[in-house]
Amino acid sequence: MVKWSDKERAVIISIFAGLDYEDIGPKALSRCLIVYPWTQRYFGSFGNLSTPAAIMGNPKIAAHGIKVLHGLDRALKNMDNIKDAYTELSILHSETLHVDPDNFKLLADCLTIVVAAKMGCAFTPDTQLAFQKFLAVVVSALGKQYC
Ligand code: HNI
Repeated sequence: MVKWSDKERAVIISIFAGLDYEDIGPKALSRCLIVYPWTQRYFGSFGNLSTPAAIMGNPKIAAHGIKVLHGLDRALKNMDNIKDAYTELSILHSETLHVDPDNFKLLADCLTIVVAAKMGCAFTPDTQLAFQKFLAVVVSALGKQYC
């Protein structure tokens, strides 16, 4: 089981308390689709993804970015059992969506960059440490049901 210090818990809770999901979610997902274009293959039914501007202006991508960010709420609420909290979502991404699990880390990195850009100087190394640890645990949990 992953151990969290009181400081790590406090940092993670405070990052999410300050997050505007409707701003950060779309930015993180669209950045992932632009920087790692092969990730677009899972969103074939989402309409126009032909240019970075099209991706950033695509309302379905924006809505899905918000949904993905809300998907992190379940980790936040279950910090001591993130693995079990993601069983269903892991099965969905593996068996139904066939998402290559390597992509989870890419999206997590894009989210880190977007959050860092938003927080500026407040995104200290300690903050980065806690946030990346949190995302690494989520990424691992999402990959758990792949075999
Ligand atoms: Ni992901 C659906 C959460 C990474 C492709 N994804 C979801 C849903 C949640 C979610 C929540 C909605 C489930 C439902 O409707 O029951 N996804 C997450 C989280 C991460 C993640 C927390 C990582 C941090 N997903 C990814 C990645 C890809 C991805 C990296 C592809 C590159 N996800 C999808 C697709 C769907 C999806 C595709 C279905 C979209 C749709 O509506 O058709």
